Amino acid sequence: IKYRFFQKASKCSKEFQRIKNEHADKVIAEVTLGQVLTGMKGIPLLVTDTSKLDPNEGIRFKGYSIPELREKLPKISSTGEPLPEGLFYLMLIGEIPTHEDVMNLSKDFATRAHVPQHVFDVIDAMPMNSRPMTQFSAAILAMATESIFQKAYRAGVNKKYYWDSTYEDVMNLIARLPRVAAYIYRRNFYNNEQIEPNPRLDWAGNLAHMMGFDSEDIRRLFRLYMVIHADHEGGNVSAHTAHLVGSALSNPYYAYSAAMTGLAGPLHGFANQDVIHWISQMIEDLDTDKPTDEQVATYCKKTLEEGRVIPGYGHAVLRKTDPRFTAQQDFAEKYIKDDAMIDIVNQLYKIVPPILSNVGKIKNPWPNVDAFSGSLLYHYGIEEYTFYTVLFGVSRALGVLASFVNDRVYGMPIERPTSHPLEWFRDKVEGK
Ligand code: FAM
Repeated sequence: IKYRFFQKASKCSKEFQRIKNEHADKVIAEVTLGQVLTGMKGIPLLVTDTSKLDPNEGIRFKGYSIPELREKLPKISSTGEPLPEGLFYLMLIGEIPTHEDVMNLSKDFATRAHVPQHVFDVIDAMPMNSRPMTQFSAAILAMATESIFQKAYRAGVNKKYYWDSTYEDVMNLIARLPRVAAYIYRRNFYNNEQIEPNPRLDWAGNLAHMMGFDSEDIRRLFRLYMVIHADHEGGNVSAHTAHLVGSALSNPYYAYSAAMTGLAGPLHGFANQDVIHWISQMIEDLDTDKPTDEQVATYCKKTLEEGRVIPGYGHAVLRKTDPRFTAQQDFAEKYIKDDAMIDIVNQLYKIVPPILSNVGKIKNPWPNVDAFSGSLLYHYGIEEYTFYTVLFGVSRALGVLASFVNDRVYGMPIERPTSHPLEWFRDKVEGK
């Protein structure tokens, strides 16, 4: 796989240099003050090849939609879900892998999955009331001792080979994340009774196994979960953070640890926990897990009146229902019967968008990935929703770190946008 990546990378690197040399002074977009003051949305600032987000259609990974991935990527069984290793291969190499490619990648990850003891010691040193995401980010940072890029850089490696040691770090880090995540889960919720990895299992199946869940049903959910959360183009907070930190030639462990502190934000990856917390609160307040539509609508309006967001709804780019929501809804229809929480999630899908549309200022009233994800985990017995964002973080590494290697191939320079005091912007638009 590394050789195939090298072949692809050489071509990409030449194309990057050609375009940069021939067209560097060409204007490609106009920027309004509104874009600068509302989160730089819509400004084409980042080169990210792994995926592209269309506001109406949703995410495409190297041109493939989620339904197409679920059909084309290799699976363990024909009725199952695609293996996330296959999506990583597609994002890294740019081709749909064969079943053998995916099995080889799965084995490669299994051989790289050893986590040094000091990483577990760092997790064990964290207070039990520290959030799983705090423990996860700290553990990733603690693994920076293993960085091959950092050692190569200190040894004076030629910059045209930065991608090579970065590739090794990225493969090792992705391979190690399930073990770290499962360790945190078992420490926080099962008295630190740890479960050894099963190297015969695939990457996602092994994560479920080490967390203490061995049914084929759960492994199938974890494969879908790890695929649909793997990337969401380059400008979301977690992907953008890793890219920015990497531009200073920080190693992948530093960059991904920083990315996880962004993913932990309530407006980003933390929302998947908030959704279950909010629904559980609703069930408790209404004293029923079968609320009427009227009760749900009233509860939503109360949330908004209290100046809080309805978690799992809205998006900075999407303007339609998130296809990652639809894929989970399809999964639930296929495999899950009679689940009160999932019934409420489907009820919210009917009730929330008209309410959010009526607010007026909300650009996207439709559900995003987080509106469904927690209810599926909860159904299969993973009820500790304060852990959910860690699972999001394990998956997001596939896309973010594939892009990270590409950045080194392109020789991306350190990022340094210009900043100005507010008066400068005011004078610019008021013609002073
Ligand atoms: N509930 C209540 N208010 C909402 C809302 C929601 N679901 N979504 C947007 N708004 C508000 C938003 O807070 C803003 O209000 P102010 O002007 O008072 O600040 C206004 O509507 C305009 O926001 P927008 O332009 O429509 O959305 P943004 O691009 O500013 O924000 C989100 C996008 C995702 C941060 C926002 O929709 C939100 O807070 N959603 C709830 C939290 C959530 O589900 N986040 C997960 C996003 C997911 F894709 C992910 O990253 N995992």
